[in-house]
Amino acid sequence: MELNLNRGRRGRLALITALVASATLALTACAGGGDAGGGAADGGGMEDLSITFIPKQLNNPYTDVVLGGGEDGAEAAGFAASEVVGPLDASASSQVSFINAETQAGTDVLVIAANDPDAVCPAVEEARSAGAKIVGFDSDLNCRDLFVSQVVAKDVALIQLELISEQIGGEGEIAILSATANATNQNEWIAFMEEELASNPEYADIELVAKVYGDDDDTKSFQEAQGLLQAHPDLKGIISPTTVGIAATARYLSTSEYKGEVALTGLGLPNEMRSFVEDGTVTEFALWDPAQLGYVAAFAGMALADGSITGAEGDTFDAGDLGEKEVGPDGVVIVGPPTVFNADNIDDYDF
Ligand code: RAM
Repeated sequence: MELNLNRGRRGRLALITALVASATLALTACAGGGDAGGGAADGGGMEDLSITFIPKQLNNPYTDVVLGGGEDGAEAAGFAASEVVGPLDASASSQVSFINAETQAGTDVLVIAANDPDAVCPAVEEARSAGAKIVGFDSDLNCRDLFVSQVVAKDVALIQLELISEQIGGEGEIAILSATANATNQNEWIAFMEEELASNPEYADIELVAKVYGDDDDTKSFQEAQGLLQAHPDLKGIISPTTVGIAATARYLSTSEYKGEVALTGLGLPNEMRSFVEDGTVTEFALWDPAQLGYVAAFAGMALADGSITGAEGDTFDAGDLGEKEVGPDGVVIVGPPTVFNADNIDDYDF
């Protein structure tokens, strides 16, 4: 389905900037222990529930798309107030002050993409003690009521291996250029890739020679890509399971001697990757619809906050235009399958 994401990118960035500023103000205003909230967490009624989204980082185009869906979902699910706050860098310690401020403000639902599965938990537990429901999305944490996962984690790993294997003819050295070293989502996908490389005879001739981390920072990712090619002259391909990493690596390859020689695949936004598919730097990569992830997370938050689910396996809830969703094993809700993008279909997507 297509979610309504017609708000311009400039408008979204302005909104996010305003929200960062208002989060700073809220922090100041609540320093004395005041309570600015009005929902169930602070004794209010169901009609005035509030939801806060804390992504891994704000200055990431992927985040913008996820949160566009999140805000649409929050409105459709009936939240009276929805807010987006978060750090500019993808670090867990930077997320903590935002979690604390939102706890002080009395948010009823905290939707968070964790930069570390444990480091955010002391702050998240305080939010829970104050009455907030905790929804993990995109990148999981060990202290949530449920986790909304974009795709079955193992499938995310398998699709990227299939793509790289195809692109390098089933043999040779490959490397992974990931996000941050502590990112729960990338680490889970990488662990499945390593397991599959070691056990699937189809991949017996593929050797993973390096794992590097661009920290979901464009400049660092670009430099890591450059470093990989220098350190591994026989490299046949790179998997970058992060939209920031794959775009930066593609930019490096596109003007280097390795363009068309060293394969690149992973997880990318069609709008960021289009020119690299058109110029032959990249043939195929994958992703899901990021807006759907935010949308479902908002509905999951409402179902937890209004008491219709607890996050237990088998719980079901209404996810608006996306129909009914079910909580699976380990409290994980799956949004949908991945899509593979190439020259034939990339123009059909606008995110
Ligand atoms: C980056 C982030 C995000 C991840 C996508 C694929 O934008 O690391 O967490 O889900 O890539």
